[in-house]
Amino acid sequence: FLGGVEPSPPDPILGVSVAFRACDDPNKLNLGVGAYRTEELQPYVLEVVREAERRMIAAGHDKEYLPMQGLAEFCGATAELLLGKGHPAIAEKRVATIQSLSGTGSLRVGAAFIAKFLPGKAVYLPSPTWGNHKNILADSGVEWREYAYYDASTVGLDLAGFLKSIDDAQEGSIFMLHGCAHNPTGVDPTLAEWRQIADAMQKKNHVAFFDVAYQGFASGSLVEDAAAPRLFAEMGMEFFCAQSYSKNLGLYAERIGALNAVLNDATAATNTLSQMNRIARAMYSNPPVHGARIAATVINDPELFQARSRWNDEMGTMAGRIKTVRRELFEELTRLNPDKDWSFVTRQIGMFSFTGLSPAQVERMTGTHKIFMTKDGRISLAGLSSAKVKYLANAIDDSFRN
Ligand code: PLP
Ligand code: TYF
Repeated sequence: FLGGVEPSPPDPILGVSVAFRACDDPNKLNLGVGAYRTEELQPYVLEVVREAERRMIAAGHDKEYLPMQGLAEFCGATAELLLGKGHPAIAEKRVATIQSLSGTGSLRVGAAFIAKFLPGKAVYLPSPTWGNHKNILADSGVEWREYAYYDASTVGLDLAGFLKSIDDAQEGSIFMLHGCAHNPTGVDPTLAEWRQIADAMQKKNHVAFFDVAYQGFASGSLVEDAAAPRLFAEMGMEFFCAQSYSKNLGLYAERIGALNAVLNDATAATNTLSQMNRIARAMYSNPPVHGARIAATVINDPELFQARSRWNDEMGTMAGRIKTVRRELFEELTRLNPDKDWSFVTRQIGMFSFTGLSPAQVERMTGTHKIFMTKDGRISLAGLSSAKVKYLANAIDDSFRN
């Protein structure tokens, strides 16, 4: 009875990993998916995660269901990581936080919430954005549109276009904002630019939906990278925020994240949380516990996070390794072709570099050089080692020339 089902096109990002695995060239390099690798190009489990797991085994937890909202210690900790310990919105119980299935699941619950309680509202996405945003909204029955974000001619932020999009949108629209380390461009507003964006949004009564998937990967500091949502909270603007622990705790497969609604009223927060729970109940009932215990253990422990911050040190090491290969790639590309301005490589932020390679040039990168990457020209520098920089730079230079 499913004879009429057409095959789905492969996912533009996850399809790259499938193609990579099928290739048997020893030089192959996977710069598709945004997943951190060590210099040896191996996956990395953070030492603070190992430590949390040792403590969890020693504690001998049971396997009972969590409530729909998730693990209480985690929900408290994740809101604090976002807004800062002792933030007034938390103290005044104006934050509704539900643990969900990493960033994607949290965005999905948020989208379902919008469809149910804000019907007819469109969500504006940056152009370009993480491709899955469109899937998530479309599958939730929420209309999406695009706002100006990236200026290819400067490989930077199109602030004027962004502000114009804010102004042109219908009053009270929802704007999806990448909290830091914009995927795929690696171009973030400065704090001064965030202020202009927030002011313009406030004038039009727009609501932000922050997607914070890379807290720690922009600056290397978990605190600095929360500057944008904290600014909105400080200005008394209400917003949604999806958080992911896939990248900053390396908990990709544990599916741990949260959806927050930061509101100006405690009763609205209580009611909103009850409705988020109701959405989760019908979608997956309650979330998995393991990743929540890890994240809560790390965030709530003074040695692992708060004071001496072993987590922040490890985060800084991961972000630092990416910065190092950025610089090495920039130097090698400049050596190969001094006539081209390669400074975008070091200006971009987070895990990715948006190279400007055309789809045909990307085809050459993969076909000739066995470097696997997405068709939009994005490369994940988290998957690059110093040892492979020369190989990559040669391939990029060759692909730009051909
Ligand atoms: N949002 C953005 C912009 C992302 O890049 C990602 C992952 O790459 C996510 C959300 C969600 O990832 P996850 O579901 O693993 O938390
Ligand atoms: O690299 C990216 O942009 C992401 C990575 O369930 C990813 O798409 C991979 C799997 C997943 C969520 C995100």
